[in-house]
Amino acid sequence: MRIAIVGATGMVGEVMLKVLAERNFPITELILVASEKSVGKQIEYKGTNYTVVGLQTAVDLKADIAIFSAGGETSLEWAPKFAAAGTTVIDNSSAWRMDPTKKLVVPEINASTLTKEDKIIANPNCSTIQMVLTLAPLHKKYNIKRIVVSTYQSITGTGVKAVKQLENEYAGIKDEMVYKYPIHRNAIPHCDSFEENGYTKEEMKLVRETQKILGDNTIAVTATAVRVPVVGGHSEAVNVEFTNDFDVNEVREILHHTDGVTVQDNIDTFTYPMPLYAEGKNDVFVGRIRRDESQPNTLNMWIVADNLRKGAATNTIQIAEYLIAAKLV
Ligand code: 11C
Repeated sequence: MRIAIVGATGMVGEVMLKVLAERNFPITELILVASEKSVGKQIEYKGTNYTVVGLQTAVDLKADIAIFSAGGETSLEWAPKFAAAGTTVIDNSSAWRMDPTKKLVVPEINASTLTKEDKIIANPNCSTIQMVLTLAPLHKKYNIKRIVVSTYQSITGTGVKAVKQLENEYAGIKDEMVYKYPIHRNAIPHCDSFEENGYTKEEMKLVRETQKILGDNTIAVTATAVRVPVVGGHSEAVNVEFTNDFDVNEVREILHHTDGVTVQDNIDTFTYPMPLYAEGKNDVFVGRIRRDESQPNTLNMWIVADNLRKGAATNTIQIAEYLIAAKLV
């Protein structure tokens, strides 16, 4: 496969190369692409140095698959150009996710809907992916009515400038801040910008993307997204109300058999997911599975994943792997 990585010099791009190498992704030609200021830079992949090229050069090289992680504006402008050149684009930004003509894919849930005609495929937001991967099998069995989710999101979701801000704060260095407030010793209830309804975009992604991926607009979702001084991954307290009642042990059993999900749930041994231990792993971790005793048919869970892996790089690469296995590219 001839693969282009657009945004190769960014934080997700870096993880992308790590995951491609770990999974021994079948690459015959690797094209590393970035904005003009990074063109000419050398990046190592599996012991070989690659020179970063610009976007138009990459379009002309007509790769089989281009994986985009370069922000919404770049995707809006360039994904159609790659697609017109015959390249299948898998896009990590929010640019195409809610476009009704584009599929929003978590491979374990809905990759089977993809066809050769899908030339721009959207990768969901990180906080959505880890939640829906866990909820999809439970929705099938018990039918979700309503989800209340609160997130505790890693600074890596904001990017390298946020990691720098935290490091500067640790070191007492006063420098440009990416957040409005200090993030060290803080929790900021503000991820992405605000919409007119008073929710942030990040919160509304959890609403809209969940409904689209699960293919059910009747699922009610309400979210509060919070940035915390954590690096390894995003955590989520998820309260979910079903139409049908469940047995908590059966829920654990279902999740235990769900691809990409690892159950870490034993209060006797203080076993539950934490971002410190999810970092660098491709799975979504779930624990603190318990009945909400305040109302019927309702469950509480704690869901953690490395947002740069299953929340971004790993999910896109799994989509690419599916395209190859299903002979769609
Ligand atoms: C965050 N979820 O943690 C964001 C990062 O829509 O792809 C990814 C933003 C997106 O801030």
